[in-house]
Amino acid sequence: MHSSIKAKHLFDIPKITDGRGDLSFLQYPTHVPFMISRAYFLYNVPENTARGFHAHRELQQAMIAVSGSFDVILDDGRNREKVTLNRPDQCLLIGKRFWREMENFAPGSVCLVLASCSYDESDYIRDYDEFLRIVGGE
Ligand code: T46
Repeated sequence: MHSSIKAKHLFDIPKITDGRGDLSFLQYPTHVPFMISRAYFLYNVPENTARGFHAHRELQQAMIAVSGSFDVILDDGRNREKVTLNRPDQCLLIGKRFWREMENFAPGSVCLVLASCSYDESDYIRDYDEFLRIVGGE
């Protein structure tokens, strides 16, 4: 497992706490190194169901477990690392050309993703061998 993947990309989101509860926020460029073009969220993921299994050519993303917990496996073509997201005040930045798999969603989990670009299927690398060829050439 590659220790620098986690150290580089996982960080605490600011949290403002008062008697009314907590408020967390992310903004460009202070916390996220890209302008946010799109947000989407994964929820109602059945138990024992995995998602992802792809990389992106250019897309960068910020991922937050706003509720519940799940594991993200990141793979740079040489090393793999599993990151558990289980706090709404923690963010995982995923740069371009990282293979990702998400698994072990606890019931009721919500995965919020902030993305640098609009949805574009041609940006996906869904074949692992093609991914290895692309990152192997860097
Ligand atoms: C990623 C991980 C973390 C859209 O039409 N618009 C969108 O913005 C998105 C994200 C998806 N879709 C469509 C494409 C598929 O027909 O929704 C369907 C499910 O997408 P996918 O199978 O890619 O879902 P995941 O959970 O495997 O991957 C998603 C993101 O697609 C991907 O960028 O990094 O979450």
